[in-house]
Amino acid sequence: MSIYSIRQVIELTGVSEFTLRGWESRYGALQPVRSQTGRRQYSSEDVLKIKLLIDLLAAGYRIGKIAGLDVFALEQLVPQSLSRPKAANVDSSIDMKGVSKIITYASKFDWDEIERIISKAWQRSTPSAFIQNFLLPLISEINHRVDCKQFSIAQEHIMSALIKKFLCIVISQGKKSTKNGPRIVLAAPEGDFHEIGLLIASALLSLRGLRHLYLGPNVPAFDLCEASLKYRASHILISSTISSAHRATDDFFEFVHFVDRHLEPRVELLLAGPNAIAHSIRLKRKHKLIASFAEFGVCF
Ligand code: B12
Repeated sequence: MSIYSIRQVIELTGVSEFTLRGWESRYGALQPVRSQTGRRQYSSEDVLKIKLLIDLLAAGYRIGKIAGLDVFALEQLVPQSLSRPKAANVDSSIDMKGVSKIITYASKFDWDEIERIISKAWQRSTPSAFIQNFLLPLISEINHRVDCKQFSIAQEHIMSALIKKFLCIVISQGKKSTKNGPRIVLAAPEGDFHEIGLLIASALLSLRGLRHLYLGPNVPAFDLCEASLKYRASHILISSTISSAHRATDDFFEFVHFVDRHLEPRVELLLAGPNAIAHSIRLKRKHKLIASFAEFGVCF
């Protein structure tokens, strides 16, 4: 990953040093690491974030509202008319070449080569660009192959395992959690073993240093409530991929209503994943249906 000095950042983005320092100290927009001699060092993700902040301020957003968002969330806010030709000098375009190479090697069962390609994509992009521009398009291609029965069960399982492995690497690179702010519990209902969506959510939260508890897939409603209560959760993210017709133990409605009945009123429910968004659910407590990771990015 590239490292930029404050001078280079000013040159690349046009932001003044005074403004940049203000964004850092007053709003915590960036946390550059320090070199051994105490100089600020910015990543390519920081440079991209500064460019996005400049665009969004020009579009009327207030710095206090957007400073804490990550690159992924900021990109979703940029109006089409303003979006730059994908921020020059920063690795941010969708890597379809890498994705199609992977699909070709998966057809040949060449898993070493696939791991090499994913590692390369990981090394040359920022963590959120890696998710947005590489992993999500890759997942979408795999889904397509599975739906068309062009991938066997073994191919699907190996690809899922590799994606999970790299998501765990992204998570391990996340920021230290902030002390204040939301406390989010992540789970999929009992009988639902699909966890990639949840892991992506966990990675996005980790990259922003947002505190969360990952319970993973296949969690009984009672246990989710107990863990959330003890964790003093402010939000619970339930990701549901399959319905009871496809082997989920509980009906999604029953699961959500059980959780709703047993939680303190202040806890907000976030419902995501293909099965969740296929339902329209009415609850008295605060809740949101989240159709995409872009929407998820602006929840906090
Ligand atoms: C990987 C996979 C598995 C893996 C899961 C591995 C793991 N550890 O997660 C395993 C092998 C366990 C599996 C098992 C089964 N699976 Co499966 N699986 C898939 C596959 C290939 C990918 C699903 C996935 O994780 N995608 C990752 C997410 C992130 O991408 P996405 O689904 O495109 O979702 C988009 C949005 O919905 C949204 N989103 C999704 N989740 C979330 C979460 C959050 C928080 C947010 C914000 C957004 C979000 O963002 C995504 C990108 O835009 C799909 C194929 C497909 N076409 O979807 C089938 C699929 C989901 N599986 C299916 C089925 C039927 C099964 C089995 C019943 C198969 C069987 N015969 O045993 C079992 C059920 C097991 C169980 N009880 O859960 C069906 C579901 C059909 C249905 N209508 O419910 C699918 C659609 C395949 C198919 N076409 O038949 N599966």
